[in-house]
Formats: sequence, C-alpha cells, structure tokens
Amino acid sequence: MPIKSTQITTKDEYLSHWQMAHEVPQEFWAKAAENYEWMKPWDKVQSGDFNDLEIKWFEGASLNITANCLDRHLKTRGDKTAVIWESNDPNEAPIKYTYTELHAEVCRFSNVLKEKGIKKGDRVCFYMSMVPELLTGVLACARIGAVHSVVFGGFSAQALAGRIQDCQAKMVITCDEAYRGAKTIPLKAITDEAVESCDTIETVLVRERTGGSITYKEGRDYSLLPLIKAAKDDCPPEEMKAEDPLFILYTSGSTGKPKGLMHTTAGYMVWAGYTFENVFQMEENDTYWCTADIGWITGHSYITYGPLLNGATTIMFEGVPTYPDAGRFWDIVDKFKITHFYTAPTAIRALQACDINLVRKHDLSSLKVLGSVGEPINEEAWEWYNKEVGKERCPIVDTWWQTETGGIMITSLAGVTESIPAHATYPLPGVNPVLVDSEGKTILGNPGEGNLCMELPWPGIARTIWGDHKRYKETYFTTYPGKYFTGDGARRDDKGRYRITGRVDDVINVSGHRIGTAEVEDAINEHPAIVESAVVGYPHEIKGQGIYAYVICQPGQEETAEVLKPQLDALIMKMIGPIAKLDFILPVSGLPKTRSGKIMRRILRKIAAKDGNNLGDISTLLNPEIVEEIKKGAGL
Ligand code: 7RM
Repeated sequence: MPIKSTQITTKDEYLSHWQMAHEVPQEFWAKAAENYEWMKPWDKVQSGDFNDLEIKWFEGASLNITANCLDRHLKTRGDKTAVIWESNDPNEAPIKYTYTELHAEVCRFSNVLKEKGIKKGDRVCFYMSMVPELLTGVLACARIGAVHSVVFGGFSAQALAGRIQDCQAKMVITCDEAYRGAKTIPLKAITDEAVESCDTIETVLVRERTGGSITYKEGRDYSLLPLIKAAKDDCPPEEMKAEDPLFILYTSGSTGKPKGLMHTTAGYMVWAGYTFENVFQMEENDTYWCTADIGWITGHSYITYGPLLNGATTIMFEGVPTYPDAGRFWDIVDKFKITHFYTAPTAIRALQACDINLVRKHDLSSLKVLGSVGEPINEEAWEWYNKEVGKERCPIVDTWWQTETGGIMITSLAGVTESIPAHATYPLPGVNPVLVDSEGKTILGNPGEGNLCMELPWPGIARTIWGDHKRYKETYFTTYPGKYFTGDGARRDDKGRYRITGRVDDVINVSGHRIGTAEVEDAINEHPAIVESAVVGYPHEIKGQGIYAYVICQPGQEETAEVLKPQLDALIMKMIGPIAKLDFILPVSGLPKTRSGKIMRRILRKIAAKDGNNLGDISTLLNPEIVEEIKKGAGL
C-alpha cells in the first residue's frame, strides 16, 4: 500500500504508520521528507547502522533548513505571526515577527555574521538569555551554514570556556546582562572571563538588553543591534549537504566532561518537523508555547525548528515562572490565547505548591493541548496539571526524548492516542524501543521492565560526539552492542505502553537539567580539605532529584556540612554553574568500595533516599563496616 501522507489523525493510522516505518522505513521517510523543499534530491534515504556507526539520512541531497522554516512559508503564510517574544517584565510590550519579518531579520543577522568573517562550517557559540536574537541568531547560522552551539546562560565562565575550546568556536554572541525575574546576570562579564582562555575566538557580539555597564574590547567586541539594523535583509540560503553539521549541543553524561552532540541537517529537520506535527496536532490558527530555554535541546527542536518548519506561531519567553508572581505562566496563556502549552514537571510541581488562586483566577479556556518534558512526571503533578490547568479537557502529551535523539521519541499523540498519568506511552513511527536486562538480554512480552535501548536508527539521532567518534561509540553503543543505550530505565505495561522510570546511570536530573555526578565531584574535590567525594541523586519534591554529596575530609580538617556548604557551592558555581548547587552534604570517614576500588553508588543512592533497610548484598565490599556509620550519619 503506497503511503499517502505521514500525518497521523487516528489511532489506527498511528498503528499502521508505526508498522510501515518499521517494514519499509526508506519509503516512509521519503514520504515524510516530501513535505520539505530540497535543492537536490537524495540518492539514498538511509544507510549505516548501530554497528558501523556511519549513520546517514538522505545522502546525496542538499537543502537549507531555514529555507524550510522561513522562505517556504512566505507565499502561504507571510503575514502570519511566526514568533511572539514576551519580556521578563510583564509591562514591556511583546515583540512580534511575521514570517516575512522573521525572514528579513534572519537575513540581516546572516549578513552580520558574514561581515564578521563567519563562513560555512565555522562554529558560533551563543551565551545569551531568551532574547529574540538568540532565535534569529541560531537561524542565521543555519542559513549561512555555520554550526551553532548554544550554551545555557546559567553556566559558569569555566563551563562556557570548556565548550568554546572543545568546538573551537570563532565567535561568541552574548548579552550585556540577562534579566531573570528580579535578578540580572552579567553575561558579558562572564563571557570576557571565559574568552581569556579561548584563543579561537575572534569576535564577540553583544546584544544590549539591560543597558548595564560592560566593557567592549577594541577590535574584538561589537554591539549587535546596530549591526543588524544596518545589514541588508536579503541573504540567500547556503546549499548544505544532508549530513553537514547543523549544530552542536553539550550535555552531561556519567563520566568525563560534557559531550558535544552533533546533529546534522536533513535528518534532524525531518525529525523535528515530523514529530512536532504529529505530537502536538496544531491547527493553523493555534498558538504554541514551549517554556524551555533555547540553551537546551527542547528549545532547539520545539521552540525554534519544529514549530517554524510547520509554519506555527511560537512564543519565546524571557522570564521565569515565578516573576512577578507564580501566576505568570497563566497570565501569558491568557494574554496570547495559548492553545498548546509545553513545560517541565519541575515547573508544574513548583506552581502546584503555590496559592491555587494564582491558577484559578485565570481563564485558560484557550488551552487545547498540554505537554510535559524533561523528567518523569509523577502522578500527583500529572493529575494537578490535568485538572487545574487543562480543566480535564486537554490531552497531556508526556514526551520522552533526549539531546541525543534530536526530537520526541516516546509519547502519546494529542487527541489521537490515549494519555495516561505518568506514562510516555507509545513510540513514534521510526522508533524501535527495546528493554534489556543487565546482561543485555532482551525482555520479551508485556509487561516488562528493563534498560531502555533503541534497536534501529531514526532520522534525528545525533551522528557523533564532536571531535570524538570513539567516545560516541563507547558511550551509547558498547553497553549493549548493536543497540543505542539511552541511560534510562523503563517499564512496559500489558498494552505495550512505556513508563520511563529515570536514569539508571550516574546522571542526575535536577529540575529537568542533566548533571553528571562526576562533574560535581570534580568541583567538590577542588576543595583543599576534601580527600574524596561521591555524589548521587535523591528524590526531591520540586526538583525531581536533588544533589546529595558524601564527602571525606582530610584528617584534622574535618568540617561540618554547614561550614562546607557555601564553600563547595562556590566551587560548583565557578566550575559548572548555579544549576548544580548541592542540596545535601554528608561528611563521612569513608565510602563503601568494592575490592576493585569502585564506589558502590547503589548503596549511597539508597541511603540518600532514606531507604536504609534494603541495601542488598554488601558482602563484596572492602569496608562493609562503613555502611553503618554512613547510615547513622544520614539519620537512619
Ligand atoms: C528532552 C530532554 C534527557 C533525559 C532522559 C530522561 C529525562 C526527558 C522525559 C524524561 C521521563 C519524560 N533532553 N526525560 N523527558 N524522563 N519522562 N517525558 O530533556 O537530554 O536534557 O535529558 O531526561 O532521563 O534521558 S535531555
């Protein structure tokens, strides 16, 4: 049966599309790709696999993703609003761009990049708050074939420098300062500090936002807005090969420094566009708001590329959920008559803990679809979201995916397949999940529980870790050879629906932000009085997980948690950023270790979760006696 369209409108269609994508993936994805404009058609839809790790989609084709996000809509939707920017300050007027205006603005920005010497393949780093130029700048890079790498504005100078050095960026684009609720963050000063150790940086562009006092370095730094204003609004899109890099985005893993996941042009475009269309099920006059920051993958795929590929209206919000008060999200929903609202469980839980009237006094009747992303959503938060925000009439899409996957992988489809509390539910067409036990044996039949892997490549998968293909292979494809290992655990119910249970590796998910325990330990170990540390996650009411640090002090330099807390946080702020600050510190005299010297984190996780009776087999420990001491210290 020939495939008519890859748009899914019924559950039966979902089921048959999943089958088609499984049985004839090349035909299926060729059909999905027909929605876009190509400068040259592909020779082969897909090649490479999880053994050779030379994954390619739409090889031979050329295209420009911004021609598909912008130019393609000009005839049909030129006057439609593409982006609405809402300020941190509720009294400042929003900025709106129609598709025609956004196209012109991106062209102007593209010309600025070119003038400043940026060429196809060069890396450009963004260290900004959620100002409109973050979105237009990312698109400007894509238009001229430069590779963007956005670094979240909450990272420290050292973290920024590490990323700039790793991808050898030629340019950083920043703000003078960021507004964040009642606070400002000195982005330019942090950039100055970072760039001191980055000899590849030739130019720093500064988007003035607060007017705070900053310094410009002659010949290196330029004010961005006047340059954009003076630039020509016409810039033809660069012809890019399907597998040319589109962006690098850094994310934390179990070990080592953050990994720069590289996404390429054609596969990412098709995946972002396809998933956005089918998951959210928007209609032409709807308005969509994803509350993420463009510094994370969610903001790349579901504020920027996914919505614009689909000609949707997307909101970009500069502020935070609690400023000026905890009703801000709902103010904005009413202000712009948002129909599709996509946020993180941590935000839901935080707002759930505030005065209920902050929600109830709002209309919210424009809402049609709610989404959740970033971490497992607990049932209580799901029910609250459904009842108080969705008034029990909006389907909730609980979307599971990762920086590595480029776009949504497991989710219900709004109004098409069923939403059930705390379950991501079904894999999208093209997604072939499998659960394996710790030996790598596939768990067959339903229900089942295990480590979540993917058996086959999908268009949006990251193709490599920038500059380190070996690490890409080791990180994702060697634990269970021939399979992509997600690092998450999951359960599958009797109907084949997935519930993601959380990370099974040494990654902590704090308020939807991925933090590697090794990175936090490295920062703590910088403290002169600390000999060794072990960091684990533990259940936290609002953040999902909190950061729990076990620390061993030098003999004679023992300190209390109260004394250590500000000192360790200062180190973490310096090396990582405020998102990795500690929630709990427990000074101990030793750590439970195996005979081979490995810390038995399983035990530390249980103790941190106040689950001291269920520690399992500790007989293989070198120092089993330490467990009692640690339990006592933890109050168990
Ligand atoms: C999109 C994003 C990825 C990790 C992932 C999971 C967790 C994300 C969900 C979820 C349960 C969800 N990318 N995660 N979404 N867990 N249900 N709907 O967050 O690279 O920053 O993080 O986030 O552990 O592995 S990410």
